[in-house]
Amino acid sequence: MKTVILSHADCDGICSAAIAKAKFPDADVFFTKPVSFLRDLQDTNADIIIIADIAITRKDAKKIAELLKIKSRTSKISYFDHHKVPDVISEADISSSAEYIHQLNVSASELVYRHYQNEIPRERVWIALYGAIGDYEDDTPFVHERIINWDRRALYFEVSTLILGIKNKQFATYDAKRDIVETLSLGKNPSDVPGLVRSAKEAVTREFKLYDYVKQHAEKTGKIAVIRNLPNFGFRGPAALFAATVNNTDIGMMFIERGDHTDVTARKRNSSTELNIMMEECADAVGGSGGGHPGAAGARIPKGSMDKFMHLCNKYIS
Ligand SMILES: [Mn+2]
Repeated sequence: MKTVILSHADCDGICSAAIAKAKFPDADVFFTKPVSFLRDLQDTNADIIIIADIAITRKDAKKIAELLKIKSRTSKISYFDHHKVPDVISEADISSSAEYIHQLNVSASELVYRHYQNEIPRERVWIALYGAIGDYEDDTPFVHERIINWDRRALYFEVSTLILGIKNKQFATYDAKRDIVETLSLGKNPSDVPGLVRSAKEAVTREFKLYDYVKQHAEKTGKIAVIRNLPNFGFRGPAALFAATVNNTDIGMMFIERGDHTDVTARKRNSSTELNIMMEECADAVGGSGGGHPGAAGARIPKGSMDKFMHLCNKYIS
């Protein structure tokens, strides 16, 4: 049975793929992302297709639902996801063609593990915990119940190795990430991947330097802290968070101008604001698009719309 795993290339996606590969060791692993998911799914032909941690964009939602219907005639499809379903389709549009395991506020890794846990070694739960921590989705009953079985300090070392290690160029390629998936699926740990611990150390050093930079350059716009055009693109999330930390605001954002648009990354320290909804609505209002998770979100807005966008975000939170 030809099996293909399509997953996201971040920590949660890598862990989701590794758990699925523990169940299907011969599966081929491919990485994709929301903007290219429709095309990548079109190109995927297999008896079993496992999709994990890929959000459905509003723009492609109807086409994806349609494509899943066609694919389901020749493939058994399992789709694990924890992103909001866009309002132009319903859960049933997906679950009528695929085994759709969808839940908000838990990691995709947790969903994949819970689904296959009786068919894979018990220790693979470590990978689910890494994925959950990687996506800031570790405050769930499942994670609380399972983490007490293990030395959590060792798990934190491993998950930090993975999250930070893949921030460097050396592990940025899909091939390098496939190797990590393979290693984890076999029951080894991130620190067993040659070079990953060193790579994590380099990344964490840069992260502390980044903090110094943000401390000097972040500013407040209304109730939101902002850092613009960082010299290094690699740490958008931490940069947005540090901007909030040094300005003592609840929400921080990072802006990068690129050609005709500006990319925005948002993080929060402590706020009930659902950043994904704020980004979606405010970006939409200036002719862009946005989304993500309640605690970690992003947007792409047209060049020159930043002031209006910031104004709308400030209005949204107050
Ligand atoms: Mn995820």
